[in-house]
Amino acid sequence: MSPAIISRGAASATATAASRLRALGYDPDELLQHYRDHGYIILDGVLASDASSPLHLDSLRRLADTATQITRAGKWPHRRIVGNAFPPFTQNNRDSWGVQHIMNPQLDTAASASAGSMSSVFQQFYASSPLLDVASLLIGCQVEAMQMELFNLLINPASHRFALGWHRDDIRPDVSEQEEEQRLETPTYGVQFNTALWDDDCLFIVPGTHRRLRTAAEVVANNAKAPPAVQVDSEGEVDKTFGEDGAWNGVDPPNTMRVRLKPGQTAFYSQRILHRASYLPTAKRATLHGCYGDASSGTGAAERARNVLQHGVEWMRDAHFGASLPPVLKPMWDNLLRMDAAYADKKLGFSLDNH
Ligand SMILES: O=C(O)CCC(=O)C(=O)O
Repeated sequence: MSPAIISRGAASATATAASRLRALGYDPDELLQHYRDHGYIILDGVLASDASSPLHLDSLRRLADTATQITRAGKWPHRRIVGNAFPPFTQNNRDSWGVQHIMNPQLDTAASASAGSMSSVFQQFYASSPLLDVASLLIGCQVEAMQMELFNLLINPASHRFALGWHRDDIRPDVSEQEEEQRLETPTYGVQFNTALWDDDCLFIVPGTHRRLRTAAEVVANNAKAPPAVQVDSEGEVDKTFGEDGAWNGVDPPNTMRVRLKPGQTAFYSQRILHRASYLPTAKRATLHGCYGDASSGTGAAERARNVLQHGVEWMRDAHFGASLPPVLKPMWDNLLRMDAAYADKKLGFSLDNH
């Protein structure tokens, strides 16, 4: 795919975001170039440095711990469970690898926290700069023309090893070369991020695969089934599928890169990059994980709809939720509702197999 397609509208749309980022000490041209070439960037400075800010690492860690506890205790039903990538997630007590929908005010009720004390901090984070400005820069869309999408917390399962196999978020592994080429010609109209609150080396990517056809080895990796979730009950048990360095023996294609984030670091990555993830119950994880979309042209919705709606966002239609949002998110919420109204009854299904 040509860089011109990825950066559609970037010149004008990102001028404002770029100037705000420059003022914060970032080099937007360098960020954009690295993202276009490699499909990811890693940056510091997304969290507040002021220890009294709710967006400081310590505060976000406390909230993440509470969100994790209520999810593991069965008090928060919106979760990702080991063995599945998508909902519906039942109440039966399977282990969790994610806390979904953390901007939902109901989270405060579930946590018996005072109203707005958790969800509004997560909303503030999702609305904060430089996070939002970097997203605007990479998508090539003014902030007010972006759409609000998903915002979750990725956690380590309490007692299982679990892995997601190699995938692109919305291109099935079994596509023909011709279809793959066609899909790659369409912009993604969005971007995804991981902000680590603790050391996080769960994510693996193959840089550059967001913009080119897969090699033969990548096709094989993309089609390989991830091992089933395994309850870890004996400490000495050896996992033969993955090496000590996390390598998926015999499956990882050349140029596999393990994304290692320090607390407070953020990786932005294309949802089209070939990626996988491995989770261990012994390695604490609390990583803020979200995405934003481009609603500027009317053509992005078709590309984003399944990606977003498959995660069950009906709760976001609630007018109280809209009213609770920081002002910068309100136009983005309207844009999400527009896409939801156009696609919710289209039975789009899931992007990939749900396991
Ligand atoms: O756990 C991660 O960092 C990645 C999750 C992932 O691959 C996905 O949500 O598609």
